[in-house]
Amino acid sequence: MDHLKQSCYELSLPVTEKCNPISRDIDRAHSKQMVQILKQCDAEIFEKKINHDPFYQRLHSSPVIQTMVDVAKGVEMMLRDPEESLIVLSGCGTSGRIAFLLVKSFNEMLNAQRQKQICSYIIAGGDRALLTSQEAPEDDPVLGARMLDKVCAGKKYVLFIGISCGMSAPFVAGQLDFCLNHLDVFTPVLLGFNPVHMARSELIQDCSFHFKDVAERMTAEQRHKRAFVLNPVLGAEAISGSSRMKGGSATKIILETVLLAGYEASFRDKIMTPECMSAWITASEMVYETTYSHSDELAALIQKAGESLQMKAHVYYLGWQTLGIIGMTDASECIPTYGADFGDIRGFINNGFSEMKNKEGDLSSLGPEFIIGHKDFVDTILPSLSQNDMILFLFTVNDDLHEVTMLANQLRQRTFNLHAIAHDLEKFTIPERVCNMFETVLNITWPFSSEKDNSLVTRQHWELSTKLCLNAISTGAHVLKGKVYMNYMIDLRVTNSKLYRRAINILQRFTGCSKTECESALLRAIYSTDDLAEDMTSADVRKHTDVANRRERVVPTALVMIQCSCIYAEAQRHLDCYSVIRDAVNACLNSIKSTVD
Ligand code: S6P
Repeated sequence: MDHLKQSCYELSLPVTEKCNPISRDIDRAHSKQMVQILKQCDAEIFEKKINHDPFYQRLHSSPVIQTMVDVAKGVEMMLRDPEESLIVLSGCGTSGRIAFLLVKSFNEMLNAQRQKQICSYIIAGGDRALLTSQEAPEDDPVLGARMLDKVCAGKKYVLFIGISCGMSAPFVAGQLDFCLNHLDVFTPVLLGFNPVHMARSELIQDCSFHFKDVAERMTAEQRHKRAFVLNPVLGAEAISGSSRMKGGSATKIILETVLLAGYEASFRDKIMTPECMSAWITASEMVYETTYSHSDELAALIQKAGESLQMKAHVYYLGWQTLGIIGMTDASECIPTYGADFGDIRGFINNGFSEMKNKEGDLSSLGPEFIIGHKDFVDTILPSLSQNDMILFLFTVNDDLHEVTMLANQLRQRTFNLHAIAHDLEKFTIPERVCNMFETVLNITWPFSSEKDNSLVTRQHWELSTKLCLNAISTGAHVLKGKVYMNYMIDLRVTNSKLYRRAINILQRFTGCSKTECESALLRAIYSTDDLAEDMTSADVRKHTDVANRRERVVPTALVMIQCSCIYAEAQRHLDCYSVIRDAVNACLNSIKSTVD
């Protein structure tokens, strides 16, 4: 595919789906190089300008900061009238999981101050989506609106924050539309990371509007301060489209800032200024810098996790408190992102569901994916643990270090493949004897401040730092396993309409063929056939993704079929020759190149 065609094609994609030039060769990088690549990609979150797109609003841009001030004022108003008001954070996949984490922490802070807990979360697919991949409900705008309506029953004022990094999820579009139709009660906020003109404009099934319509209506209402769009551009993700990375981190940074600012204004009479918003963002930037200054340890952890996955063994995160949630979130994202098995990377939290405090309570009866306590780990995983399995502890000096030591001692009787990410403070460091229990310790010592309420901010920083590390570890490990081609996750699971479109985009990107040709190959791969019957071609995307969910290697199969002009069975045979998907794709693309040469 010539460069001109390729760059035109790239231009047509929204920022969140683009290929990041920084990480183009991540698939050939070793772990130390990978850390540098990810560091550079994450740096874009905070950059004032990105060279090739100087016109987009950035996190530090004045209009973005001003919108944050406006939204924080909304938070303040809700807090001042707690009986009648509600703040709702909602999203799908990672966006919903971050919503859950923020709401949990914010409510706990309110509770500690004897205030009413007025924050609520919605995640598409319900609480089971906190731990497992539930991609299909993302496509349902009616479900989104219905869930919102239910949560807000009886409330007079609702500040609704709909998170969709790609500004694409129909579930969130349905909720925002619902709010726009009831502006007497709702003040809707859209958080995403594309300019409005790049919001998804593809029609939503059984729906009269698309995401872009809603985003434009929101922008129009923003002039009257009845709705707000918060959409700084962060640059493309390190793995194309993987919004769990920068998108998730920025969601956390932005929403924590507005929630805390609203809180301080309401209970401490602090005046909200753009400067204080900027200062909070700068503090997060320091977290980013401090975290990546431990690049050697981070690279060592990527290497270890990669080795475990290469040996078809497992990576287990054992986290305490909210770091446990960060671990489970990172682990659950590997399933849709890398087509991983739920057992490949798994997260556990001390005290299981009683620590999670999710709305639907203990979900452990739903199946093995929902077994999440450290005790469950000891009972169910430890007996069959192998030396090849990597265990990563996630804790801070504020956790029960006696408990940490006891568990580590227990595990060391079976394996020394034990590592840790541990946060402490200048005046309160983790004793050496604790650190010595682990083969690799990424120990970050943070400045200590005695200011009141600083403990929440400190914990938020530890969470962000841990998120950056785990995103790097799970991404790096899957790259080392050969799941990524260039910086595309080529073997993605095609489980909803966004991923269906992304699959076609990837095929177009690598074959240079038209959208129609690529879609036809994709459908042949999904339905495992060479002759698409009428009922297959006329079926809607929901049916396609439903079938695709039960198939393996859908996109690689379609790619081989196009590139080698071969039938389905031949493509499968080609892929069977390789145990690593990247090698299979490489061989297919190179064979065509050499025929042409
Ligand atoms: C992305 C992750 C997905 C997304 C979800 C929502 O890395 O695997 O689960 O979070 O699809 O995306 P968005 O763009 O609406 O926030």
